[in-house]
Amino acid sequence: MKKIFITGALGQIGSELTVKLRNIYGADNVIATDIRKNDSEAALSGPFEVVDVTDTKTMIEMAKKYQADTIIHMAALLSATAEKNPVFAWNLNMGGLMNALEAARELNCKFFTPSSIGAFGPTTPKDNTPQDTIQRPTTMYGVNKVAGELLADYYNYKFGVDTRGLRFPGLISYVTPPGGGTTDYAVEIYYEAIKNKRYTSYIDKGTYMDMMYMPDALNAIVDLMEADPSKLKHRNSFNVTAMSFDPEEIAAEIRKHIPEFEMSYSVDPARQQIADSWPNSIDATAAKEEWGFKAEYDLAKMTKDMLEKLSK
Ligand code: VAH
Repeated sequence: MKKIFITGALGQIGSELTVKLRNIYGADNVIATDIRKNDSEAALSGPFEVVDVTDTKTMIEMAKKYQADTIIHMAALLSATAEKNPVFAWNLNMGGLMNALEAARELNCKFFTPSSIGAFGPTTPKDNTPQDTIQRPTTMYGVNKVAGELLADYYNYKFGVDTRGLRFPGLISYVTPPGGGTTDYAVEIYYEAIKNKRYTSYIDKGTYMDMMYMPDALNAIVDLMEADPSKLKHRNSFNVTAMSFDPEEIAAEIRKHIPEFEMSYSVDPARQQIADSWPNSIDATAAKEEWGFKAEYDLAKMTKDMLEKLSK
């Protein structure tokens, strides 16, 4: 990767990925784009362009202007928002992806876009979900992720585009809060623990989902994109995970640092239904074997770091 063009660069993953890539590849070699600018480090620490990923012409012109050799397409609606606006979600998530893939084909770019554990559904084996298995999601977000995986694989075998992807679990970070996700409770709980020493979870106790701390997610993107393509038996997209927990377990871990922390529940049926359709834990063996994936943070190490960083 030498000249990297990122869409959705001011989102939960994009905002930290942009800064990390600029530290590795040089600020001027990472072009951050998003639907609007803000005053974040990602927007101000190097080239930034306003790009609407549903506008094919601008997307391709901008990537050409900077002679991108890599396109990292992060712009998308997450699961809960997509479920509220399914038609808009299809147009943005699939229209944007198609434009990004077309730009990668035309400009002969390497390509990355994330998939998600949301690409699995209620008929998928729930525990230690295999890399290759049934994918019949019951959310618009999941439909977008499965279609996106198939589309990215198609651009690889039909047009030779070097497409790669990761099925991310819920991602936890303290720089840019997520927007409209189902797993966001696992981010909000840390903010609330610091501010109010209590949290009311919209996801019920006993609901296990895969999770990962953002530093591990960012390393996984760089490691996958730098991996030797001849070693890749899969491309779109690899299961990756660091831990699986339910709200009670993350609350117990927080109490080791804030003993008076109180947890209560007010379950949101819409997001609970989404969470119930996803796996309890997924198997990341393919990622470990094909490009050396490893996660450094478990729940204890993540909780300690999140609370320290947010306290500042
Ligand atoms: C969401 N954070 O909740 C995203 C992610 C696995 C969850 O895809 O929609």
